[in-house]
Amino acid sequence: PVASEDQRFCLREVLDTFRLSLSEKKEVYLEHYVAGWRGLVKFLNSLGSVFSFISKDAVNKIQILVSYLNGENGSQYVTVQSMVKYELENDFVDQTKRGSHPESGCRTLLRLHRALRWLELFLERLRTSTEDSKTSVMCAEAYNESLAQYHPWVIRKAAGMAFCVLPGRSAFFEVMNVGPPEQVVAMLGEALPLISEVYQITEDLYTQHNLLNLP
Ligand code: 1PX
Repeated sequence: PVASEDQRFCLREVLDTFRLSLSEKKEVYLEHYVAGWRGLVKFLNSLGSVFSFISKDAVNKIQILVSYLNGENGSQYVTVQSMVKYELENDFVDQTKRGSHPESGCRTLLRLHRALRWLELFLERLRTSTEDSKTSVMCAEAYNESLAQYHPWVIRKAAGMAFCVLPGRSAFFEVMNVGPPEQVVAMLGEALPLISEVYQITEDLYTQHNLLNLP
């Protein structure tokens, strides 16, 4: 299986990128954060084209952040902390309504950050699920508790329809490419604290700078 390994989604890879995204000083490296999302998008794409309206939006946001990272001021974007500082100090963030900076790094990352909360809730449900649990229900519950509040009706509707065609729990676990269910559960137990920590650090930073409602 060595040859196919890098094309297939593997939860372990995603776990590693989120681990790498935490610096010793508990800052979040944007490069690895974005790589984590790339891995998740890969997973989503392997579930079929029904999900492409979701992965397209995620890819678009990933690309915006990557273009800052690779741009002439890339050194300001090494961590989420430095990005926030740089964009705020230079007035590059539309604070209350969309204006001349509709694609700031801060507002773009906020969308992914909100989706990370969905992921945390969904993975926790998966981890504690039983054989007869439905992925579609777990996914919808996690969504309704998090991202849904930021989405207009049409998006909520479309998302709800996509959830319905999610593969069942055992097929879903297989796509995760970790091994037997016990191993998936163990890996989720390892992944969740990391994802939670990355989420919480970003949440605290955004709270501190009053950035949680950026347009
Ligand atoms: C091991 C399991 C891993 C599962 C991985 C699945 C990865 C999912 C990646 C979802 C990324 C979603 C980003 C959404 C960002 C967002 O909220 N964008 C909206 C606002 O952006 P704007 O620029 O207009 O302010 C935008 O309107 C979004 C449109 C697309 C629809 C988003 C629906 C999100 C549903 C999330 C659940 C994904 C279901 C995956 C099932 C496994």
